[in-house]
Amino acid sequence: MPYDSTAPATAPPLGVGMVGYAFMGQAHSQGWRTVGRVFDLPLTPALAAVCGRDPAAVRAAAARLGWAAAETDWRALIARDDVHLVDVCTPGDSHADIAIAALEAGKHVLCEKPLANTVAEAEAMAAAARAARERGQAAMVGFNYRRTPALALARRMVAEGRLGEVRHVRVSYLQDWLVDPAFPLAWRLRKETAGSGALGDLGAHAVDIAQHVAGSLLAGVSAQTETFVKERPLGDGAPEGELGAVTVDDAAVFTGRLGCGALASFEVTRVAAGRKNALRVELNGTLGSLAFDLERLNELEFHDHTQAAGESGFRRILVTEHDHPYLEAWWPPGHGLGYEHTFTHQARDLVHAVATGERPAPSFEDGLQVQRVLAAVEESAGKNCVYTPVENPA
Ligand code: SOE
Repeated sequence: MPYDSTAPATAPPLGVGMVGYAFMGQAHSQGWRTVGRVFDLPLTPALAAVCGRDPAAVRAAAARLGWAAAETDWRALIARDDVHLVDVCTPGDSHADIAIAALEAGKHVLCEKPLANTVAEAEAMAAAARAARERGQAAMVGFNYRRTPALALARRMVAEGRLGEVRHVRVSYLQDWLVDPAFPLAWRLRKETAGSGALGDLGAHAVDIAQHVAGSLLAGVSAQTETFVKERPLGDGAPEGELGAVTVDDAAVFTGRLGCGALASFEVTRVAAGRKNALRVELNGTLGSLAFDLERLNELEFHDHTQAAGESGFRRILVTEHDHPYLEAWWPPGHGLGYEHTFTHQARDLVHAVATGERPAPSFEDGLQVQRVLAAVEESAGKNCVYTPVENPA
């Protein structure tokens, strides 16, 4: 069904309450606002309330982003009768407290990535999600890039065997917003709030997308990390020129082995000058290869190695057809999508899981598994690249 912005949504409401309204909160708000008007859904998300600590700022955010009410205490948000699903868009240090409290209060939960700051927190969250699932509640972690149509198509092609046996998975996720040493010591640069640096912020996406597209989990890693800028201005009203220690990594490189036998390599950094949001994924198999770049997200490159050598080579698939993943409801072919649509698709998949009672993917268990990989990377880097096995679900 093509997108009809005038069609009224008729399905019963699913009240959403969101905690946090910065970058991720804005992206999630966009998803919640749009999803019921684009896709045919069994429930209609209603933007019930948003929560933040500053009363004036959260009221302004509610008005700007389309939320019906504002709260200043996340416990009050969870307790609201019109909130059936709690969307956690705060820094990682509060994910566990909010998500577990929401699940225990009988609410469905969507939690931004990485699931938590530590494996112990992620284990507690996965346990709460398991108990909640028995009561029919859904808990999903927000690895939104799975919902990029081209990456969803890549996964489908790998699962269909179009690449044959996958031998290499190569992921880099490069940004440059920390090149400038004058960039202040924001929460993403402090271990106590963010857990880790580029590793948790970008590496969590990289690991999830590699495993998701390949359909196989990392069995272990060998890693190096680096913090190039060791001190940064404190900012936030501190005396000018006062510096504080950066307690997370700027960059991480690691290699690993997937259960399917493929070798995987990863490079994640926030100091790659000129690279803004370059998530690049390539897989090479016995029958062909696939390549993707988030900065050209409507395209997927495919090399079919079964073709005659003289005629083969990478060709560009324009991923805008109605039979490509997620595109049945959007624009006519050739009219591409953007970053924000991944959040609309994420909301669509979660609403279906809530309505059907099926376990959403990626689940909190999946988020915990990624957290274990991140911890293995840190452990291996701490031992200067020793191969560190990952404990995976049986
Ligand atoms: C910041 O580096 C960031 O916003 C990540 O936290 C997001 O998950 C990613 O989608 C874009 O970059």
